[in-house]
Amino acid sequence: MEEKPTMLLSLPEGYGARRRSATERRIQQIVELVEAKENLLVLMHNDPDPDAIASARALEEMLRIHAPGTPVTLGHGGIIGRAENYTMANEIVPHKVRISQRAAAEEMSVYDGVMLVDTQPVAANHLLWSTDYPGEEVLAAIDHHPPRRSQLRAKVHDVRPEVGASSTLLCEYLAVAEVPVDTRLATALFYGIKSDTLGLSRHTSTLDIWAYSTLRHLVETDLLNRIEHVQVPRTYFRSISDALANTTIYTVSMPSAVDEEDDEEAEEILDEDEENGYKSDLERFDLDIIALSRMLAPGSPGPPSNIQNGDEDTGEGDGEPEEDSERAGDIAVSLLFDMPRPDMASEVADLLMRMENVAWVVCLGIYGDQGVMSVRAADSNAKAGRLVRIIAGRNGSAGGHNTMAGGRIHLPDKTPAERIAELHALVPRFLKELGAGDDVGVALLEAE
Ligand SMILES: [Mn+2]
Repeated sequence: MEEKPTMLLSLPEGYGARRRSATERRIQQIVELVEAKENLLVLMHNDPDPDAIASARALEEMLRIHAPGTPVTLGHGGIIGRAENYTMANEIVPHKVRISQRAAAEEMSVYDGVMLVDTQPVAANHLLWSTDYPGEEVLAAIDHHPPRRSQLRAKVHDVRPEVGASSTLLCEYLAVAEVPVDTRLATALFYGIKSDTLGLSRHTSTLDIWAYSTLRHLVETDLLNRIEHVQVPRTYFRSISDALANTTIYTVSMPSAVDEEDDEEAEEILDEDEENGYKSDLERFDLDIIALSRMLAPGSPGPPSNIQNGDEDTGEGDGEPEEDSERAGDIAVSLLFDMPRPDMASEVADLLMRMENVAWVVCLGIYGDQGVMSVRAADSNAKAGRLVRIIAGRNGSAGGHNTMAGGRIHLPDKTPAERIAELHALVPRFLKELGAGDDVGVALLEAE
């Protein structure tokens, strides 16, 4: 077979000797931790996205060169559903393993070391969460999501929220460790950065710009095209059609937001969440689609001025703006009764956000014995994460950012009809929280 060209990535301009030796030390630490193990698992977050997939592959490559004695397995929980992500995973990491949620503790017991990419020990969106794996035993966590308020840290804990993608951090490692990068790996990392930063248009640091432009020369255009413009099966359009047929538009009569007062139970749930580090197994951080929808939405105020600061990415910790800036607008509620995959709800939510004058989108679906919630808000100060946590309550898990959130509600031991009834019952609860409690709504596809 023909050798694919490889290249050593040159370091960013102005990357000083001190910075270089700090990164070298960090890599050395990782290598030593891995060499002391017999079987390593590089774990992505559940339902991995392109950034997680590329990061896992890059870490694997670095360890293949620098710690060749230890076998490395790439793993994840959940499902890679979105067509682009599924195609990328098949192209880039066909050897990954999917570990089932139920058997996670058993299946993971064969590994004597774990490293996390694109997530961190305290986040609830990876399998270690469901196995009670001690977070401080995680060998490394390489991530760019805001650190949660927790002392739970991996042994090598490289979490840099100012950076737009974990792939960028791995690029820095590959450059410093002088690992030759082939065109496939470069394409994967490039797409990881591109999708997480919306082509460098949001939440981008100078390190991202360096990685993006350095990789650009090595990108396999055909491969990138196959991933980005993958065709979808006919059933996809049926699912979309069903979702649109089950979409109702409600109108908020007055500006409202998640009611922050007079709800003691909600406050208790939120307090518990603060302590637990927001139990969210659906938490997705690829906010690019929502940012895009907002920019494309006719009549929308355009991208918020703070988009570069990644307001959504600050999570829901302290320092959230307190002013009531939520605006009145439409609420689109879509019910997806039998989803082919769990991330269908978020894909439909992203689509509906393009609707004129829409302020909120709530997609509720059934996947297996779980109710899946996906919520979007147009206003960058909306509290979508808070909303889904209130609705999920103690019978589920939820979390997210201001404009994008998700959650699950457990519906075991229910008949299909009961699950559908549970889904319907959620709608008035959302409408009440969003200030449209009295509106009967109008079907989206109803003739005007
Ligand atoms: Mn990411």
